[in-house]
Order: sequence, then structure tokens, then C-alpha cells
Amino acid sequence: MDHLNTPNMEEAARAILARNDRGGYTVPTDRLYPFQWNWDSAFVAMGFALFDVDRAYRELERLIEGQWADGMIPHIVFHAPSDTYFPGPEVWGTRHAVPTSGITQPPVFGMALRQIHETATTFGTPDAEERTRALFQAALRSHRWWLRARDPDGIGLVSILHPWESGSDNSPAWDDALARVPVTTKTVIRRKDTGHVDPSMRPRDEDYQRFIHLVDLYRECGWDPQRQWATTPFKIADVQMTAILARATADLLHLAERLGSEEERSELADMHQVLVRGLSRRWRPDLSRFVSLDLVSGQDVEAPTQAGFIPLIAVMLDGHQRGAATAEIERWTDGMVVGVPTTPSWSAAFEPKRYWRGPVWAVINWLICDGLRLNGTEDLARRIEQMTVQAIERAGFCEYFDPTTGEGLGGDTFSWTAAAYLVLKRRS
Ligand code: 9WN
Repeated sequence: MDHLNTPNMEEAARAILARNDRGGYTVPTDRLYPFQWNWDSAFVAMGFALFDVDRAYRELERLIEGQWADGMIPHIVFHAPSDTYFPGPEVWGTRHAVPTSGITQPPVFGMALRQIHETATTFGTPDAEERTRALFQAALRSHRWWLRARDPDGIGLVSILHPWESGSDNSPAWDDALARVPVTTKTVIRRKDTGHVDPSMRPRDEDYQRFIHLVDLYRECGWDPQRQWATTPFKIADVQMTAILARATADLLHLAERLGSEEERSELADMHQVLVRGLSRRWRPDLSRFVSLDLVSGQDVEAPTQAGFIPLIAVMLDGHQRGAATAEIERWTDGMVVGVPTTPSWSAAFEPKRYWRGPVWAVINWLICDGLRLNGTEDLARRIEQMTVQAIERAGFCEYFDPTTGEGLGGDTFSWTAAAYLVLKRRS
């Protein structure tokens, strides 16, 4: 689809964001994902910030309409009904005024808020400070929830209790832990995704059975965080999630320098230190990457996935680690038409078209490049950014890309791919 490579690509990206707008919030793509998703919206807001700061704020403001009283920001906010997605609000059975799911997703929110605020201040947007303050408080409440509900033992790593929380749903990283989850469900599974997208590009039915088993279990816990923590067979202290939380905490701390109280600054500084320390302990020199920890088995999660490099957005590596991580990312990308694969081609778990088991995701590359830049590895960051931009120009604004061919896969006219294009194009 080389015809897509025109100077109008940026216009096309903005048109996708406009087309997926449902009134101040953006659906990831029509039909396949007809609601507001947590981390999608944060990436999308950073895309909007480049040309419409007011709309960027709106995206986050609409997301926190779904925030729970305990601070959790759910992974889906069901603002308006739709029957093109499973599982809908009736399966989750949560009790929030605006219907929501009962689990969360990576807290990119704080990273987006800092960026939006900085753009707004540069352009002198009149109500920026007031809007940032309100969103800052929401973010702070959600970070407190993360530490309280998802690191009750204070190990400096936050846990996911469901693969959907990671945003990398069927990643090989969860295979061992998920094998402990029964395939029995109380809810009747009526998948809609495989009616929109080729089933070979989606999680398997067995994955869905286990995903829904966990939803049934947590619904029966009344969505109470302590009961869920005590009963779940799936509990992984995740380095990708922790890294995003740590980076977002640093960004909130930065905002707090001007907008927060002394107490909030010291609270955020403590939180940041705890998370960075926790992450630093997860570096494995023999693997040249970070590894998550399965809290049920007590084992390291050694399956090679992109999650191992995401801590670069939060941790300053020493020279040796930096060289090793960079070489490892290059090794994963060598021989690929487009990198960085979410699972490397030399892994037995590699499936170049199946969702989080190999395909390249533009927002993951965005995070990896932010991490490389933070760690002073500009060259590789620029190369990955250019590769990502070119992949989108060749194949379109697809949900993900086959690393071995560059083919665009999954849903099309995808919001976060459009946002990633706008952001990465400016850098490349
Ligand atoms: C479940 C919306 C979301 C992304 C996730 C991606 C996919 C949902 C699904 O789509 O997950 O949350 O039904 O497959 O894995 O990262 O946020 O784009």
C-alpha cells in the first residue's frame, strides 16, 4: 500500500482520531473496540496534544469519569452501549455510575498529563493550570491505589491480576501462570473479536476461557482488591507495568514541583524511589533485560518479551547494562522487516501474526524509544522510530505489524497507531 506514503499521512492520522471520536473520547477503532480504553486514551491524548490541546485534556477528563472511589482507573469505560465487543458491562458486573470493567491497564495517564500540560503552558492555553490540577489529583489517587492494592507487601513492583491489565494480553510471558487458571467459566463466552479479525491474529479460545475464568472469580470477590489478591491463581509483579508507573510517577513529581504541595512532592518522590529500586533488582545480566516475577510460583518470568526493555523508561542503566540492552534490542530486530518484535523470532513461542506473541506495536516502540533516549542511546531510538513510521506509511494505521513481512494486521484505522505516527514522525 505504497500509495499511503504521501505528505498527507499526518492529515490521515488526524482524520482517524476525528473519525474514532465519540464525543470527547476516542475508541481504539470502530466495532472491534467500541468503548474508551485506558492506556489507548493516554497515548491518543499525547497525539492530540500536538494539534489540539483542549481535545487532549478532554480525552483524559472523559477517562476519569470511570475512576473508582478507591482510585483505580478501569481498563474500559463503557460510556455508551455497543454489542460489537465481548465482554460487555453485564459480564463485569461492577457498580460504578458510568459502567466500567473491573480491572485496570498501564498508567500512561501521568506521562500524558505532563506532556499535555507542557504543551498547554507553551501555548498559553487559558485554563491549563486548573485542568492539569484536577487531572493531577486523579492520577495521584490512582498511583496510591496501585501501591496499596497491587504492592501490599512493599516489594517495589506492582502486580497484574489479569493478562488484560498488562495490555499485552496473550504474551508468552503469561503462559506458565495462565496454565494454572482453569478453563471453566460461569459466563457464556460469546467472542466478537474473531468476527472482526482473522482468528489466527487473535488470542486462542483457550486463552479467552482463562481470561473469563478470572473475570468470573473477581466478580465473585465483589471486585474487592484484598479478596482478589488473596484468591487469585494469577499474580505477576510485572516490570512493564511497574516501569510505566515509575515513569508516570516521575512525570507527576515534575508537575508537582509547580502544582503540588510539599507533602505531595515528598509522597511522589518516595513512591518513585521505591519503584525504581524494585525495578533495578529485576535486571538479569545473563539475559540482558529485566524480568517479571510470578508471585504465585516465586519464579522469574524468563520468556523473552518486549516487557524486558520497558524499564528503560524509568531506570538509568549503567554503561554495561546499557550496552547489553541495546545489543539485545538490535539482536531481536536484526533480520526483521520491521522491529521491535514483541517476542523475538528465535523464541519457540514466536508467532509473527498472533497479537502479542511476535507482532510489532507502534506504541511499544514509542515506549522503547523513550527509554533508549532517556538512557542516551539516540541512534537506535531514531532507527526504530524511522522503521515504525515507514511501516505505517507502507501498511496503514493498523493495530500491529508482522515483523517478518511488515504486513499490517488486526484492526485498521487504529487510534493509537495514528497518535504514534504523529509523535514519531516529528522525531524521525
Ligand atoms: C482487551 C484496545 C485494547 C488494548 C490492548 C490490546 C487489546 C483488549 C482485547 O485492545 O485488548 O483489553 O479485547 O483484545 O491487547 O493493549 O488496550 O486497543
